Amino acid sequence: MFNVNWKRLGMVAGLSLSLVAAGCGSGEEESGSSNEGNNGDSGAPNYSEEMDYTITGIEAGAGVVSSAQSAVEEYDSLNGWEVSTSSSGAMAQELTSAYENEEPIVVTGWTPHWKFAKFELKYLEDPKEVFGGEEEIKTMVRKGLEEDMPNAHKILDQFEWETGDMEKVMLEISEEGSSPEEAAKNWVESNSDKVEAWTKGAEKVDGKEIELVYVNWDSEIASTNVIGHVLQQQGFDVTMTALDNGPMWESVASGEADGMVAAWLPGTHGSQYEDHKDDLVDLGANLTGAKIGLVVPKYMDVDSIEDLQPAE
Ligand code: PBE
Repeated sequence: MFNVNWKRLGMVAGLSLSLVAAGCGSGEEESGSSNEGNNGDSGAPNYSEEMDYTITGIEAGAGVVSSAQSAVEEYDSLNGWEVSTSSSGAMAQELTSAYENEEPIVVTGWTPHWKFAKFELKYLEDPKEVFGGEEEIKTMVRKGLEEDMPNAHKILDQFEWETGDMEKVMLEISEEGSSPEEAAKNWVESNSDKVEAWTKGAEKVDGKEIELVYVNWDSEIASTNVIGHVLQQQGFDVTMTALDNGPMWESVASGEADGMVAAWLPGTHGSQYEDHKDDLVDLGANLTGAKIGLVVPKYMDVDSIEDLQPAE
């Protein structure tokens, strides 16, 4: 223990001699030296220990979770850290309760998401660019959809909206407790100009079955329900099936499902896209300006992933 502390103390750049001397002379190695050593000259409290060196993740198959795992490999500041996995809902609950108690927490986060409207949050800087830059959310459909269902294909191809649109739907669900169907219906009713542009040139059909797949991420619950509602209004018999990320990609590539509006590229789902791109039809972006990263409450005095501290 004592040795480890000294080793780390030696590694902290810019640590002043007086700090070391103070730690030495006080005879309080337990309470004094390790924290002071961790603080270096940034002055930041040692949140990392309080968080048990854990990043609060979401579903194991999510791209942001694998990026967080890569960050643990890449950043010395995350040595000995773990990424917990559960679900987006569980992450949101943990964030909510940490926030209410002003406790430190690091979550795998993404934009668009309602949490930025509800809480004061910030992305940690990622100087190694492990989480990539700006992302697009793209629409992918199965091969043959255009021939089999030209009207659905046209609508999916024309579907595009903005961050603020998606956030409205997400916020109605998270803040007002509306069901995803209800929130989607309300958004569609008050945005007829956009919906008209998506359905332009598409003829109505009579109960043709179509299956959209998605993952239970708040952003994808919103988008899938909105486009699902529009397809329903056009006369389609729409099934929306929630899967894990990998199976979502596989089901469209194999032709089992007809399409999805949940492809985060180029980074987040880059490996899924590489695996399946020859078996999919890429209909382009339905939303631009998306982002993933590590997110913390603003009350935490850390700005960069590099401000976190490795486990002993
Ligand atoms: N997300 C939301 C997904 C894509 C959409 C950022 C949680 C992911 O990480 O795979």
